[in-house]
Amino acid sequence: MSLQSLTVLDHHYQELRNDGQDVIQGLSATPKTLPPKYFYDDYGSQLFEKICELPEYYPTRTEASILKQYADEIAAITGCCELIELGSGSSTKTQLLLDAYQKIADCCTYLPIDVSGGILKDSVVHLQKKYPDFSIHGLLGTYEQALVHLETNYLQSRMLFFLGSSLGNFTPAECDSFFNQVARTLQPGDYLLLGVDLQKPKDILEAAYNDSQQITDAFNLNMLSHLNWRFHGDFDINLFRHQAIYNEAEHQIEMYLHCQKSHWVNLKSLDLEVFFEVGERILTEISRKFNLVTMQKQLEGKNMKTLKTWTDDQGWFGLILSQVQ
Ligand code: AVJ
Repeated sequence: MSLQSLTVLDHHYQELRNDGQDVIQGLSATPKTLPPKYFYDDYGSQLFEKICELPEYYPTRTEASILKQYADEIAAITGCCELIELGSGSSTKTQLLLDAYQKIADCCTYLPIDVSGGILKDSVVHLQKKYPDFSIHGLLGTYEQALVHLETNYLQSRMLFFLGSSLGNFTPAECDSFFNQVARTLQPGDYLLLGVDLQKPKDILEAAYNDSQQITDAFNLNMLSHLNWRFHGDFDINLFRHQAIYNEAEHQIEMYLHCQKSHWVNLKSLDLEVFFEVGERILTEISRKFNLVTMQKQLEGKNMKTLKTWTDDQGWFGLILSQVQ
């Protein structure tokens, strides 16, 4: 693969010099938290790919079925533009969109953005083969780094897409500043395509995050292994248990790592020693479940007008296409 097709947005990201201030902050807080981006080292991204195929984990296949049905319509509305994907992962679902754009344009640009270098490289290589006429360029970095980079490299009209309900990882305040940053990155006339997981009964949600094969357990625990290699830590993953519960008042899944025994953990390169009490838990992720109408209003407040929304028959998952005014 040519080096040209991948831009590393922060050369320290994959190195131990990542300053880890967010880890220090989260583990020093009460209750303890860790940012979900630390799920996604290369192994974590592989586990996430497995989650997407689990019988209980409906979001991926539901969103894919909507895209399958409406990708042509989306492409017809926006026409050819620079396609930018935040958190592209393996770009599997994206191919439904790329197929649709290939039909309407001779050559398109696709910029996948991810924090996991391994999966990003593999998918850029794979997609470049499958779509030889597309200009494909991976950006390795966080959402924030990518959006800042894109702000200063405006070339042509854009559609930014953020699928899989990854937006659900943001608290309402983080969501608000994310939309502000998106609004700065896009110009009037540009598009945002947002995939959001919708509110539904607790039993369906809790099953999706507590799968019977325990892949989600491994995914959650892997965050600690990731921190071990990145920050020279000594987390013992056997001393923690996965737990996911649906908080109905907040409309969000909360994923925790439950400490089974009081002990100290040392993260050498962060100069951090943390005590874990038996029964104490670390919040590793929130996954908010949305209401389509409320989300449209929120986007409108950011000067992004909804052009169209789509859902599946059960109304489990929603796609929103909006345009910057
Ligand atoms: C990638 C953040 C959308 O919240 O459903 C899957 C991550 N966590 N199973 C989600 C996840 C546990 C996923 N997102």
